[in-house]
Amino acid sequence: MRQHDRYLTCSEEVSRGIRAGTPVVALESTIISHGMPYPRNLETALAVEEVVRRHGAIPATVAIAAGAFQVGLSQAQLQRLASSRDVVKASRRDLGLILAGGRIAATTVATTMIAAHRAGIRVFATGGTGGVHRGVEKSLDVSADLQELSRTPVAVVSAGVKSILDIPRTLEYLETMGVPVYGVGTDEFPAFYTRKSGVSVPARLDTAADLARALLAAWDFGLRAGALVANPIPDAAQLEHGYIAGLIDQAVAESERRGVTGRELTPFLLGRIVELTGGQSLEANIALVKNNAALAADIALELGRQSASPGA
Ligand code: PSU
Ligand code: MN
Repeated sequence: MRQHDRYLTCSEEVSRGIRAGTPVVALESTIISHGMPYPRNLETALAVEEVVRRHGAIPATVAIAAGAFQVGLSQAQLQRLASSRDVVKASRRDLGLILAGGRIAATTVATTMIAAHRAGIRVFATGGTGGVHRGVEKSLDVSADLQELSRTPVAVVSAGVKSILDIPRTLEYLETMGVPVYGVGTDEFPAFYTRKSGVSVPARLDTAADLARALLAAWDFGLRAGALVANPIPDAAQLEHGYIAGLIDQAVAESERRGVTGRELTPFLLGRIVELTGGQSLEANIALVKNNAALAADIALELGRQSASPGA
């Protein structure tokens, strides 16, 4: 694992963990800066790190500051990401500009994967990834997260994708790009706030050990893709399907009316959904991120075990 280079700095805790061979789980920061309101975003970021630690792995939240990826953030850095309005959302295409300057930037799923891979981290937990937007035939809006999943060998644990996106087309795109999608204990691709989407998962795996085996075999063979591990929201935290679907439709219609596009679109929709649900969606979001962090830690431990004893 690489702990430092000109463009990447690991925190003391992450460096120590890597040296000791402790499994590490990467966490993204756009969910903090653009995905949840302050101060719940900060509380959640800290709580999610705790979940990873409790499950025996080291959390490595990723952002960019002072011209380098920071892998493992201090409380002060998390506070800054959570509360400043001038944090930019950095996707792959933004990296040159941000690494050349000194600005603080939050990493998306795509750029967190890039940093994790460079640091030698194989598992990453988040809430939801980007995908193919509804109305793609007009906008051509496909999140760079999907391309990244096809080219960077990191497993991303998410609760599926929200229906702010076109779920069947997101899965078609992933198939085209050769990205494995594993439903965890489910035959149906989860839709973030709900366990069901009406769309089948291409493959179902029920345990962290099985997931680790499939991941390692693909990487050992030489495939460069990551994987989307789709872990349904815990039953007790689910929102009622009809209720959330109606509010998402409303948020999407508003974004169209206002002409919101490009990198602003996803944060706009996430923010509107929190407002329209009076914060109910936020509680569901927090529950599913913690659930994903726990599974990601279990997978990281299994990857460590199985790499130590090939064929296990
Ligand atoms: N979906 C969510 N919560 C999020 C995001 C997506 O439910 O916080 C964030 C992630 O950082 C993801 C990014 O990588 O939005 C995707 O943005 P875009 O659609 O602009 O690619
Ligand atoms: Mn987009």
